[in-house]
Amino acid sequence: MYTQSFNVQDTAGAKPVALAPSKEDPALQAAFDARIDADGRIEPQDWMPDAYRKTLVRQISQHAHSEIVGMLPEGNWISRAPSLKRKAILIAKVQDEGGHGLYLYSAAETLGTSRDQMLEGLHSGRAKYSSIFNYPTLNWADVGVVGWLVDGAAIMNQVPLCRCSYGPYARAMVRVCKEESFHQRQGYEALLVMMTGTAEQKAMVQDAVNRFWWKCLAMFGPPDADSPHSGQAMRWGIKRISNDDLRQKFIDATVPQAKVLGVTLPDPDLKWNEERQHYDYGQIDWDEFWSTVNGNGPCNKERLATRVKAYSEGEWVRDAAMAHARKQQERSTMKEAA
Ligand code: FAQ
Repeated sequence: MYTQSFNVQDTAGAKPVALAPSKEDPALQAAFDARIDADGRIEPQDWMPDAYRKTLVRQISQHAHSEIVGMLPEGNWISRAPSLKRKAILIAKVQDEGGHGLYLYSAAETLGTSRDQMLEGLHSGRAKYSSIFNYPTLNWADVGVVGWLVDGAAIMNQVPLCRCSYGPYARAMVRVCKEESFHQRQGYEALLVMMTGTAEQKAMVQDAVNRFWWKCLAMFGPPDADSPHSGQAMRWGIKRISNDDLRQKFIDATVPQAKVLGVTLPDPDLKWNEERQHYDYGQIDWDEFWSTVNGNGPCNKERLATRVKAYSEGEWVRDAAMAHARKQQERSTMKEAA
């Protein structure tokens, strides 16, 4: 449903952005620029400018943290899922998100940043993760809406990343997108079932949509004009489609789904524009977005505290795994020597 992003041209006008002036070796820089201009892939062993490496580490670590913090709002509902089937689906989904975090931390490690460094950034509150996970999941309909809208927005954003110029990130995204597709569908299906239920169940779905809609639109990041990283990231082929264009594509894809579901999207300005061939939409509250990104959303403190607690309580597991690996290594060294 969202793979249409694969066919979208890179945002017009992105290439003319000048490459950042480089203080690096001119021959290496020229070879890198030529590969980027030819839409080639950069691999870990290849030379790359420091700023390209830093941009990737920043984005991939933000993305990895989003996956593992994103386990928390839904994880809260595993013990309260309404049936065995829904519980099994939710456990699988939350586990997948943990797996996505692992692929992404591994992709960032190929750039020379260790997982410990990244987790230290998260736990100290310096590193960012997606704004959307700082809002509460108040009832079962929220779990369906997270699947439908949050995973839907994530897929829209991540499908173009499968064509990212950095090989390990692009390859990780292929598998992530396949799994996110299942996540989106299970959420939408759970809501379709609720919408055939009682008036109370239908009202729960509408209430969840009302609370999540605008926050999901903000997930795509600030408007292009206020996005400090977009120009350079697109010039390097890291981002392929701009924040605003992805947001628009998400809205255009979601409005018909809302109609089938029978819910109203909470935006009086949402109207089809025949001339633009897109839906017009209202104003996103960017002050609220930045306040949440900067640590003052409804659940920021709770999310961070839960992650830090999980990390410290898992120390014995990491120690045991390391001790086991050491023993295995010693045994194989002894075997080789014998
Ligand atoms: N939340 O110049 P830009 C998921 C920050 S995964 C928080 O536009 P950029 C799966 C941005 O980091 C969801 N911060 O930046 C799931 C930058 O700050 P910095 C996550 C945000 O990087 C589903 C500053 O604003 N997906 O949902 C946000 O070019 C269900 C300026 O912004 C990804 O991370 C935000 N929403 O574009 C899991 C995808 N937006 O670093 C569980 C990969 C912007 O200067 C359950 N990431 N910021 O301090 C990206 O595509 C990009 O990083 C963007 C931002 C598009 C998010």
